[in-house]
Amino acid sequence: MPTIEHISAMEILDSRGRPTVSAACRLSDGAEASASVPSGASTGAAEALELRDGDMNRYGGLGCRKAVGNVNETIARAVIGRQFSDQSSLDHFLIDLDGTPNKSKLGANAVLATSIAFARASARSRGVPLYRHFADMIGQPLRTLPRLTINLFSGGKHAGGQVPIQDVLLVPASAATIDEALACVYACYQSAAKLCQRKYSSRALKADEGGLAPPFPDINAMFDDAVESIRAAGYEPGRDLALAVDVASSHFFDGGYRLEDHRILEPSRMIATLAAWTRQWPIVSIEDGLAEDDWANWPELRRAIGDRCLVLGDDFLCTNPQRIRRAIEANAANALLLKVNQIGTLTEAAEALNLARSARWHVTVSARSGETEDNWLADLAVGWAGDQIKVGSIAQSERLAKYNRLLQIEAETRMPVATWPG
Ligand code: 2PG
Ligand code: MG
Repeated sequence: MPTIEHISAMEILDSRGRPTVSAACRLSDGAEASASVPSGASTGAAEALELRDGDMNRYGGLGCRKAVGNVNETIARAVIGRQFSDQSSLDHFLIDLDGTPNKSKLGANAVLATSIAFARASARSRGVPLYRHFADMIGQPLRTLPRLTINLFSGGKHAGGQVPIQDVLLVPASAATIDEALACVYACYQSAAKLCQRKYSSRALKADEGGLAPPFPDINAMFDDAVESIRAAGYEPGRDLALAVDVASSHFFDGGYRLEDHRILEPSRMIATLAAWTRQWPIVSIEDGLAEDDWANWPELRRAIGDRCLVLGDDFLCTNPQRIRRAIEANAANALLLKVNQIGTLTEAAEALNLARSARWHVTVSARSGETEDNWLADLAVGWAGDQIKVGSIAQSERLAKYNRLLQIEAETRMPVATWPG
């Protein structure tokens, strides 16, 4: 195994124009690579800490110079000249070097940039594609390509909050390939853009991840418009294209669920509402249907809709093995949204993945609302055999970098797309 010869970082900007961290790693055999980390807007309280400078005179406090300094100084000093036999040995070394439960000393952005830059350099050193390196990291064969889930409409923290829920996504359920899935979503996105123009006189204004964000009068209109757009594009709702929803309900939880301005719902009414949605519209996945700390009611949500729908935990689980273990014991979900930067290293994210798999949960590998042009997420979703991938819409290059990488991997491997549950 080569040693780490060089590691450094710099501040770059994400798709929202906010600073983030990019790290470069060179091994002693000459293999080198860089990687950058994403950043969320609707973050979970249990996420690892993204270190920001707090200097209000620069990027409103969001600068990443401290995190960059931690890679260039503390991490570089500690790892240069050392040999790490695998990803897990580097990641555990970084976890110990940080020494806090949430990576608040070095910053999860500093740690993850290092972790992924090392993974990519190691793949180059081995002469294998990154997706294969990721598969080998967890000791699994390559099996399938992830099914796409693509943002169509947005509200909540990703748009102007015109509706409380965050995203309505298209699930190209009948498409047999990534190539076919993208063409099908393109047609639907175009018909939705026309619908927005006609109904709301709204030009194609886009949310953080490229979803369309017209001034829907309410949530029902958002779902109805999604179904109408599917039909207008010539597809059958539910058969060709289904819907997934990121309710992101922690962000409108206020002792109860403020789903409408004038009314706060008790958890039982919220669950009944979510169940009604799954009967009225072709919804196959509900993410964060309840708030991140509403542990008492998640099991009831799973009982109510888990037979026909993914009960997907994002802010609820935070890719955190402790939270996932607790949720498995409580039967509180049936699917994990995996975001590596919620936990801060590839190795801990792999632990989260293995736990979810041990409970036979589905796994959706997810990007963040603040992304860069880096495409490692596509390789990760393939290497770790994610059932789904969630990258945002098809209208912005930081998203398309991942879709284009999936197209390349599909052309290279000819693997089938994972089947949708049921
Ligand atoms: C989410 C993500 C991605 P953010 O809530 O699932 O859509 O958003 O990165 O803002 O947390
Ligand atoms: Mg979410």
